[in-house]
Amino acid sequence: MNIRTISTKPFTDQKPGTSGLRKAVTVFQEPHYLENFVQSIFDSLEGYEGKTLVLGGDGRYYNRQAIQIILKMAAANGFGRVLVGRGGIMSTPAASCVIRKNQAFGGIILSASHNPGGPEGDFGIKYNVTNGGPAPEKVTEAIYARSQVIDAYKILEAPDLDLDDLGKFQLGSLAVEVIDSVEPYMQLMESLFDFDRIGELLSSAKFGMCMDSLHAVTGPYAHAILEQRLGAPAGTVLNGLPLEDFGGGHPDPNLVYAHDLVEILYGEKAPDFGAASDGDGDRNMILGRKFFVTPSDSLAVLTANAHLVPGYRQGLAGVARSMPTSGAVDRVAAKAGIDCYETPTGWKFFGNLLDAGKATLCGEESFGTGSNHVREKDGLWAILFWLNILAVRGESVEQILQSHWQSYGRNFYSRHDYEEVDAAPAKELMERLRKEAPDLKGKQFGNYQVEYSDDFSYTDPIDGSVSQKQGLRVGFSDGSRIVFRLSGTGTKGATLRVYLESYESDASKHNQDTQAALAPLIAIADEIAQIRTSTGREKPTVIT
Ligand code: VG1
Ligand code: CO
Repeated sequence: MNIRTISTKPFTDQKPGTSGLRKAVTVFQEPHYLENFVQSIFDSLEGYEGKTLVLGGDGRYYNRQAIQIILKMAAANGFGRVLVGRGGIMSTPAASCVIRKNQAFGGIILSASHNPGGPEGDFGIKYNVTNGGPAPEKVTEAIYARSQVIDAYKILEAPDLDLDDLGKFQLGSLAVEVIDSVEPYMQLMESLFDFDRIGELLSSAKFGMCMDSLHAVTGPYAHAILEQRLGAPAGTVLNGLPLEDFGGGHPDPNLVYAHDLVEILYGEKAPDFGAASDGDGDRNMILGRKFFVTPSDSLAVLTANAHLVPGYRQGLAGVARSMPTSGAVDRVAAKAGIDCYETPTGWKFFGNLLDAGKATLCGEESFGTGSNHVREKDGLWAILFWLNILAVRGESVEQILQSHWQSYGRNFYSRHDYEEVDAAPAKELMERLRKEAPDLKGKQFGNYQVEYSDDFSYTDPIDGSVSQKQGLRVGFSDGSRIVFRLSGTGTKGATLRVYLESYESDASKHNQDTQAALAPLIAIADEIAQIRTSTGREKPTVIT
């Protein structure tokens, strides 16, 4: 088998965003596009010769072709072994688990996460480092820099491998093992949660659950763990067959895109518990009967109840949340006397805190929760954590939230997304806000007075690296907050995210409608940022 060196020219747009490089499938299909980026990853790494790489994806359209290309490039570039998921499939948290378990050098995960798939949809690729987590910024910056000067890539001339059955192959000097990632992932879950009690709950006639895998990657994991291992009735997992186009849906577990599940949980004879996960299995949505748990509240509840779960019974070192995530978890941490860290958006910023043993649980408002068991957020992990709490407490999801708010007060929280707006005015809006931010301090908007206003900058407490321009924050004297950010995962135009939060200690006001509770802040956000005028949009595309 020959190693070929192919000449190429740089593509100017290979800058990784919040979570890897995401583009339309048609962009990735351009000659050399994928190969350039993969070679740029390899060229930015040192010392991988003879080592192990983990490879898998969320099964979306182009996954199969990309896996074959990457295997041949890994062979040509001198990796020793690749562990590839059967059929090329591996969820993001399972990939993190496999990297750690096998002490692999790193991993490549093919996913555009919650973005739609299919020939007209999106594709993505990200590199994870030895700790199993997303590459930190210094690595993604090096990859981008390399992609801007790349002039050749190496690939082995070889036939495609059959990856649909477990087995071992040789590709030149590279050993390829097709593995089942469900098994190690399930073992890890079993080491953390009380499977006996969860099993009792799931097989009890008094409890009903519904999990929507949205035709994305968690189907095989959820079938194996919830139905086969824990004894939930067959049919508990809906849409459990991964499809290349996610059945035409948007594999994003929120109230808008997981509407089938929402209808079931808000319908007649609704089950007690509902959950969904996203394209690559790292996000989760938690529902009770006719009840939605915001991801920010979910993180707070998991933190407050961690002592009920075997894997966390010994206590939490600390917690971390992304900056736009609500401060609900901060209140739990303060009461428990543990540290709470605030990081920029994106899981890569939690890696150092987890490695250094400073945080045990982490979460983002964007339906992401996780812990130090891997270095990615983990959808099924969060669902099992909730089931463990429900099994021990014997209360409903709503009762648990109501009593949580009684103890800590309620952080009303919502995110308004303006998707696919024109990029230029969106950028201008952010630049204007950046300029005006310092002058907002002290300004009065109705009953609200601005206490601080800045562009969030983060200094990593472990390695001292600084990440600037991570979102415009406007904080008010009563603790309310508005945050403005542009998405780093969208692929068309720009997506403006407006995050809104207010705190209510009075229990008699905890059951207001969220949008009504936040109405004054929603109006102030438009006044400050001139969203309607700048984007030409009367209202957000998605409210979560
Ligand atoms: C979004 C979320 C962020 C999350 C990221 C990747 O990023 O806001 O919290 O970490 O997606 O999640 P952005 O830049 O579009 O706001 V996933 O499940 O898409 O890998
Ligand atoms: Co995801």
